[in-house]
Amino acid sequence: MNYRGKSILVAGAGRSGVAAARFLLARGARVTLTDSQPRERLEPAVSGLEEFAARSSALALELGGHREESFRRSDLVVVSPGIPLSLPLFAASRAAGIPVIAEIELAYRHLRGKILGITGSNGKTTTTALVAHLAIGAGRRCHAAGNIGAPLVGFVDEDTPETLYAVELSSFQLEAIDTFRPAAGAILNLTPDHLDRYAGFGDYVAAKRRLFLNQEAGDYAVLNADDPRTAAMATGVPSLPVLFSRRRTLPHGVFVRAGRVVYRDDDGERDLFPVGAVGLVGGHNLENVLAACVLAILAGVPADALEAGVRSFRGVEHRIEFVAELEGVRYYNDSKATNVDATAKALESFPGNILLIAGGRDKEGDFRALRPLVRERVRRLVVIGEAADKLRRALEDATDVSVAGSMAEAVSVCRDAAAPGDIVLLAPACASFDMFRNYEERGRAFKAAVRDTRPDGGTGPRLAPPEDRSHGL
Ligand code: UMA
Repeated sequence: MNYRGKSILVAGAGRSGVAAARFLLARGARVTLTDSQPRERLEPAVSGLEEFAARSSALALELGGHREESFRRSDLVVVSPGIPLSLPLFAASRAAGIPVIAEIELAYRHLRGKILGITGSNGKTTTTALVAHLAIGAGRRCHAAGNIGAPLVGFVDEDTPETLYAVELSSFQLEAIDTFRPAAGAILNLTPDHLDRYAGFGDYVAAKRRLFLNQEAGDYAVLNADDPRTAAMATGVPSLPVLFSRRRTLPHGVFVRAGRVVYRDDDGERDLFPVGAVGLVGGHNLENVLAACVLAILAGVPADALEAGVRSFRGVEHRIEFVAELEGVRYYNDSKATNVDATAKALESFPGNILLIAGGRDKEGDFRALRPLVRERVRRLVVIGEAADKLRRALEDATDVSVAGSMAEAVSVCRDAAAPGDIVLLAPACASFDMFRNYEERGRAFKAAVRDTRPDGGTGPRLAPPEDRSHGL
């Protein structure tokens, strides 16, 4: 892994690509950073590299398009997760014998600390953040990294053998791993997502399953016993399966019994904490907590430290995030609900009286799957973005539908239609890229619009604790 003088192509100048380029330049590589977008449409982080490229021949920028020759003339290609590996450019690299790897693989090759890999269709970010919170709360050194927004390669310089890494992994990142081997890997659940990029659900599941590709007997596969697709994987993994369940007891794993969360292994049972200690709403969040506890225990976090960590965890921005209570109406931001299943989970988190804002860029999701929940719980649906019409057609026989041209208008329609006790929920079931740079910007736009609806013009949220802590049990 001596990069000095090596020619390395980094494809994509977003967060992953910029971090990978910096990492490689610091180790003496000659880097070409390429992006299909022109400079003015790229992340501001590129500017530092632009200055460097102006004064050093070690870095070349190829922006506004990719040059096939660069893909054929490098020693290594590092690909950003947002770029489909099916592009012919990568076939050209491979045909020339050039390895194509993910930024996550690049980082892994340099880390000595223990990797806890977390994937699944939904709940990854919350689980990743909670694992880090539990570990840090117990006095361990731990970083939350990966798809959560912090490229793993950015942590190599401060790595120690004792450091833990809670790494959120997308199917895109897993597609381009080679030797990446998490000491414990969790698949939280599997439902259709990203079908605009995969030929079918099977391909998407196969990408997720690569989490266990390089595992060995001393490693762990953490699986959701309540999800038939992940539960079935327990028989086919090279590592030791450890399950979690909110519905049944298990011989080895973390489960809920009579309102208590319990860990059981060959040494017996440990009572961890009451379900009521979990402050996050929704049954799916209870599953995330169970998964995080399994990972923390497997990483050596003492079981008796978990209750304090779970109680003090406030959740993650843009995941059923409580925004404000205004005139008896509670507003929640679930901008991270970028697929149909995530929106279903958000709807399941509240018993009813929901005004739902949904829409954006369609990922070939089957919106009709939301019909029963929408009929039961949604008083009004406000549709936005490119998918507005498809959503309206799919759900107009299940509830009243309004169309809004912007986030501010969507919030305003909800405010006018809401009565005290109602919930206004942004849970789009779509990607954000038609109207926003990413889901974070979309969530912030929602929160800003909610703040603007405050009758007193104040800025801070009026906090109210979530009321429904039933966790779907
Ligand atoms: N690009 C090309 N050629 C192409 C297509 C794209 O050059 O053919 C360029 C784009 O113009 C853009 C760059 O590639 O400038 C973007 O790369 P990227 O989409 O991989 O984005 P990054 O900023 O590097 O962020 C990525 C993850 N993004 C995606 O997987 C889409 C981030 O996850 C992650 O936080 C970050 O790496 C750090 O690891 C975001 C995400 O939306 C949150 N993930 C998806 C999800 O959670 O559903 C998978």
